[in-house]
Amino acid sequence: MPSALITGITGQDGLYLAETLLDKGYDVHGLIRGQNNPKLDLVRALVPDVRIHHGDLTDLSSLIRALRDSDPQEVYNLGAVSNVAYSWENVALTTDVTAKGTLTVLEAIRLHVDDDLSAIRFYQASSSEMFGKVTEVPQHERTLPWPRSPYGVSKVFGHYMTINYRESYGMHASSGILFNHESPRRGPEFVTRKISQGVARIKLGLQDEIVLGNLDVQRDWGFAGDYVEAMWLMLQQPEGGDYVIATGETHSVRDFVVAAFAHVGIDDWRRHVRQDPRFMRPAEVDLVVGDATLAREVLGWKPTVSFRELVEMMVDSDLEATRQGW
Ligand code: NDP
Ligand code: GDR
Repeated sequence: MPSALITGITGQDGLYLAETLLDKGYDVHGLIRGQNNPKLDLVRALVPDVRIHHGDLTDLSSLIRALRDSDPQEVYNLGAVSNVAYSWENVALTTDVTAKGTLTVLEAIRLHVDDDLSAIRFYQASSSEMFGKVTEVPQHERTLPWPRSPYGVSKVFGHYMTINYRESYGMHASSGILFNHESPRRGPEFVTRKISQGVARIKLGLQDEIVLGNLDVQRDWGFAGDYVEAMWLMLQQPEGGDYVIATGETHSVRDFVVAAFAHVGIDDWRRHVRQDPRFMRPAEVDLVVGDATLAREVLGWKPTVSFRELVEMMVDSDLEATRQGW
């Protein structure tokens, strides 16, 4: 039975990836941080077969211990300070976890496997935020990065460290440049879930308005369940590589708002949406759209959920959760 270790198991992608790997017959291990992590119960409820290891991306010895105890053939580094707005307020923490944390995992693997670096295949969660102020449209694997946030800068560091370990040590290290992907498990601090939760509560008469920042920005939004399959496919290739994972379609935050309200039969969405500079960013990523041709040709990967289906899935899930009082 192949074995995999996932950092960031409590996050949206960690949970979907754990389910995907368990379905494929893997022995799945997850790294959990903190002495009393509130999401541990969620992991135990959703993926009870995952074996838990305690550790932190800023703590090298905890990572070496997790590697020793799980003895994985595949390591998926999904852990990060992943909220872009928060990264300006916590620059040093973001750098320690999202940038240096990636290097710490790579070093832990190097120390753990001694000189046989082919023993472990590594996946790094890179991001379309690396493209920031885009230098070309659409963005592909060789588009010049121009990050616009401490988070984006940290991801660029992790991305190039991953490439460097592949080139320096011949490590099977892959980097998935994933564009925004969402789901009913998305944290409510991200705009899509904030909208789907808000729309559900407005529909059920529990709230009047949603307060948002910039409605004009455009993102390439896909479904997280599709994207974790791409992570796994990358590690099944004969060699490590870098792949853009995206739908190739772009929509504005306003489009998401309109589609979410329309789905619950509210046409006059403007009555329920207020803009507040509090949610504007010091520097914005105005438009990202990915070209996933390489992933389609080499990995045989393509998205299965459309923008409208994604919006409806999230709103329906929040309507159900709100009705049940979850
Ligand atoms: P989440 O924010 O949902 O999950 C982040 C995970 O990182 C959580 O499990 C969190 O644990 C963990 N984490 C945070 N700090 C540490 C630390 N110091 N040590 C160990 N673990 C830590 O992110 P997603 O699931 O959405 O994303 C997964 C990865 O993919 C992230 O690296 C993200 O930056 C990247 N990414 C995401 C995209 C998206 O659209 N979702 C697109 C491109 C890249 P805890 O619960 O304890 O806080
Ligand atoms: P992003 O996602 O920054 O792209 O990072 P987020 O959903 O936070 O923002 C998307 C866009 O929406 C605008 N926006 C708002 N955003 C939030 N969070 N809250 C608001 O009220 C709001 N109003 C408007 C933002 O300005 C932004 O332009 C996500 C994360 O998952 C990263 O970890 C990942 O790498 C990238 O996606 C790809």
